[in-house]
Amino acid sequence: MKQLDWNQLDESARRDALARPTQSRTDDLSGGVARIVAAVRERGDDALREFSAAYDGCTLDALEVTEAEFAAAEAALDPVLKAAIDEAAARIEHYHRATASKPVAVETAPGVRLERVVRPINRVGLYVPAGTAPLPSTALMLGVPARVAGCRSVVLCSPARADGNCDAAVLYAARVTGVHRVFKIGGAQAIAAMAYGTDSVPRCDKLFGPGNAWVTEAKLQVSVDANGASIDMPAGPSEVLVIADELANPVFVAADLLSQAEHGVDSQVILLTPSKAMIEKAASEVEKQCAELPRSEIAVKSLAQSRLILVDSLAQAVDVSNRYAPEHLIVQVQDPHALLDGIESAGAVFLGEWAPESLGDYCSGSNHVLPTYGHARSYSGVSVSSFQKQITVQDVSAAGLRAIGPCAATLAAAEQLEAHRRAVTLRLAALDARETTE
Ligand code: HSO
Ligand code: ZN
Repeated sequence: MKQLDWNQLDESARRDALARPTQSRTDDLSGGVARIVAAVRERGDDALREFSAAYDGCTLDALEVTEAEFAAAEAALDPVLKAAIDEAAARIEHYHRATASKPVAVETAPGVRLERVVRPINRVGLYVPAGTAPLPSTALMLGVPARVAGCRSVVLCSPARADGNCDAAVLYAARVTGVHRVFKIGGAQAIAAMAYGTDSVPRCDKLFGPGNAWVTEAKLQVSVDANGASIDMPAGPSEVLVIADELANPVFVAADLLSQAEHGVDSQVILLTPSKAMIEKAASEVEKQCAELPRSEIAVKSLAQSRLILVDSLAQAVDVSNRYAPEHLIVQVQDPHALLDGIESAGAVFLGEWAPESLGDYCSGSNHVLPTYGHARSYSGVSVSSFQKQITVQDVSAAGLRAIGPCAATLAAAEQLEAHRRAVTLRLAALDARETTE
């Protein structure tokens, strides 16, 4: 891991220090994805079966997971894992219900009543990757808020293994959250199927979930097509930034850095600390713990683009973190709450030495589908609102129009939009006429 001293770096070196691994949107990738999307639009289920054979190595007859397959998956699952999925789902539901946006009604002037009503997005599509590791937790993180939001059609796609089955834990998690239909389809073809619909796969209005470069590119392509589907947020590789003081436990610090590094070779992990000793201790702990990990090969590659950065104070650490805008921010300092007010951009924050990111990844209740790649500067993680629309309702009485109509008429005149002005003044005149005849 690269070791740097923030205060010895000039502006361009600072930029390099916080640079993300480049995401190459090569012509090959976008052309390849465009061909897959076009094939699915033209040939529907036949194309999906061909891609499953080519990319997942399986011959599929029915694309949809059947009741019998759900039952077999549940029966095959370790009861301890089943219980953990149930337990996590309950806490995720608890938090998501508590944070769901509530209807609002206010009177902004006498007789002018505004309401914000919330409606579910009717048809949503969830993608659960199963590349180097299937992620049942992602099925929970997407399925639970979709159910809480009240979405009427919730479709989930996840790639099948070569034996033609989806991961049993993913299927069980999907069932626990009440997902309506599950399809054994992965990659860009799954995104195309949900965006445009096929004979088997229902068309969806909005697509959610992480994925590899192909999935990400497909989401981008369908989201810029007016006939496609909208998407949750722009995606990038996973990342964590840890702020640690000299009293932090380097064993915990290293474990947190590695928990993100093992996700993928392009994951990025950063440590900010005002303690030189912590940099030394964390570096040697990372090396030691990394060697013991089953996924050490992946972690080693991701660590190559990661950084241990010396700062002059915790306040500077917070500044640098805000500039980076990490997906996950772990604050392992004596008084983590004291730093919270200064934190402006992060997908999710973990306070103190007993809050590893893994808890948020799985079961504290918060969502793990979070903005990466600096998007935490302007995006939030997935929540119930991501699955809903908020509609404003204006309920205006005659007294209300009288109260605020002149304001609208003045503004319309200033914008030289005469029809706008008249829509107000004609009504005001009608009210005046009614009053004089009464
Ligand atoms: N850390 C990942 C989520 C995840 N971790 C799923 C384990 N399973 C999102 O950034
Ligand atoms: Zn994770």
